[in-house]
Amino acid sequence: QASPPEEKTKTLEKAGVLHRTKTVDKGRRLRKKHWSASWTVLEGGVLTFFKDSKASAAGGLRQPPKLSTPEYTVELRGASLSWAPKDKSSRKNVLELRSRDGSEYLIQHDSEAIIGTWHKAIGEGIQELSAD
Ligand code: I3S
Repeated sequence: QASPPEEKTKTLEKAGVLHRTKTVDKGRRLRKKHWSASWTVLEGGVLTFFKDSKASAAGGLRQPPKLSTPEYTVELRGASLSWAPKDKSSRKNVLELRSRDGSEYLIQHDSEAIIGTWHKAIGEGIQELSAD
């Protein structure tokens, strides 16, 4: 039996450890960047960053941590994603995600291949939601 259409968007699309920092909170630029490695889940049009965890950074995909409280959840509907301009960070492979409510996040991974898969997955998530 086919599952109802709304079930489709609840499927886990991607999960892994990324470096991230929030730079703007609902239009208000934050004074300092606090980069941290965190377990990140893309599911049902929502990107969730879990609390910083040494275990999540070390374990990677093989060993998902006991899921702690989400620290940030970003609704992809109405969001936009681009490569961060160089003045936003000295790190390589940095994506900038802007949410509809005017918050901004930098997302980074040293591996170009890994950040590329996130770029694609988040970008597609945004596309799908804007098509509704
Ligand atoms: O935009 P900034 O101030 O160059 O960002 C850097 C700071 O957040 C820095 O923290 P401290 O001021 O406590 O050292 C971070 O360690 C750096 O990673 C930030 O710069 P990058 O270029 O890595 O995003």
